[in-house]
Amino acid sequence: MTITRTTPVLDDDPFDTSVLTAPYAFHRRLRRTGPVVLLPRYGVYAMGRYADVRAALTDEETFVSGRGAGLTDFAREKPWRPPSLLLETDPPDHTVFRTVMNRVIAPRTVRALRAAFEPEAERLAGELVARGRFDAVTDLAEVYPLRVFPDAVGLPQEGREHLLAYGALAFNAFGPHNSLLAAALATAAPAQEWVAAHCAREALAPEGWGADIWAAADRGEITTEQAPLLVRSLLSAGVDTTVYGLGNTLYALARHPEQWAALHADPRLARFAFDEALRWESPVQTFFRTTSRDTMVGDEPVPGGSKVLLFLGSANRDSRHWGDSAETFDIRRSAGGHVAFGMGVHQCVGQPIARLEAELVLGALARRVSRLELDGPPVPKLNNTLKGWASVPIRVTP
Ligand code: OVP
Repeated sequence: MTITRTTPVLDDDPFDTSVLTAPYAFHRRLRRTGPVVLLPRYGVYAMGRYADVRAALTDEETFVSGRGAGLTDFAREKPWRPPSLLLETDPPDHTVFRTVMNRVIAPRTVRALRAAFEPEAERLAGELVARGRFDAVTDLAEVYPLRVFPDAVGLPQEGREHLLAYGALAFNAFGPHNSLLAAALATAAPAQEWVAAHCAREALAPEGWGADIWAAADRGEITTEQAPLLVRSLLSAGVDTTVYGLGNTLYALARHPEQWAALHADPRLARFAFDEALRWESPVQTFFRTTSRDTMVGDEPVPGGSKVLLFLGSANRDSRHWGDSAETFDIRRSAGGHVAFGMGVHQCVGQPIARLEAELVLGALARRVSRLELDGPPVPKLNNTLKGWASVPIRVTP
């Protein structure tokens, strides 16, 4: 007798508004159902357990990125833009581009920017605390990154707000062709033009990360056709990610006043609070990989050429890894090992920038504010890949 086992199936649409705004019940079901499940709605596999997500992220030979980090399989369908040289390539090509970017955004280079990034964090925190009530997203999380990051790239003041619409499009485009992507595509043409124009050497200041990428082309490390695409990665992934990360961190702290009290008592916990918030409510919820060959996930076979949806935000709340308190926000836990920045060869190259921005903003607020509370209902922001908030009204006590 032959016993045929079949991979478990979930009929949910993880890109439906209800799951995007409240994904955690779906995550629990995903993790409980098995190490890998089928989502017939999209003809893809999905993983939500920490060990399996992490194993896939660190096996870049089996779970490749060159066929796209979104639902679109580049082997079958035309990508919405020329693929990213960083996100959507595999070694050995990826290694060349990643090595250039590792040098451009080396932790030491980023640390040197503290003096440039700090005054704006202090100024903004001082102004908002004086107001007493403000919106953690529209007055802070969307404001601070746009003041400091484009300067460090070497972009002009004029037009930098296009980076928000462009990021929203780039992250929606990892998902299906639903109404979110359609809406982003319908409005993003000016942002797409602005971004394309500002990847050129002439559009970038003589000093900054943009110029540093072009200098790598002058040295022959990359070609002059590749340089603008690497600049485009900075402009795609450098703003919305930190906007959502800061917004989610302030949301988490506003929902947990005792955690804010701990941060106020010791503002050096700012970096830990940021990591814990990224774990507890991960801005980048999902990425796809494509299997390069037949493989096994636990006891389940996954055929080569399959799209696999990795739930980073679910792995970061898996009690198999984090224990019974997995879903508790606690800035004193060690959130190290979370996969909110990915893991493996593609792990976020911009991490030191995100961490610097978060440390400066949270530190500046933590030193000034003894109590921080929600001042109205937060409003979710919808995106096929990013989880976060359009508005988080808060009230602060100096
Ligand atoms: C979070 C990311 C996201 C979107 C775009 C790119 C990278 C890129 O390289 O263009 S990583």
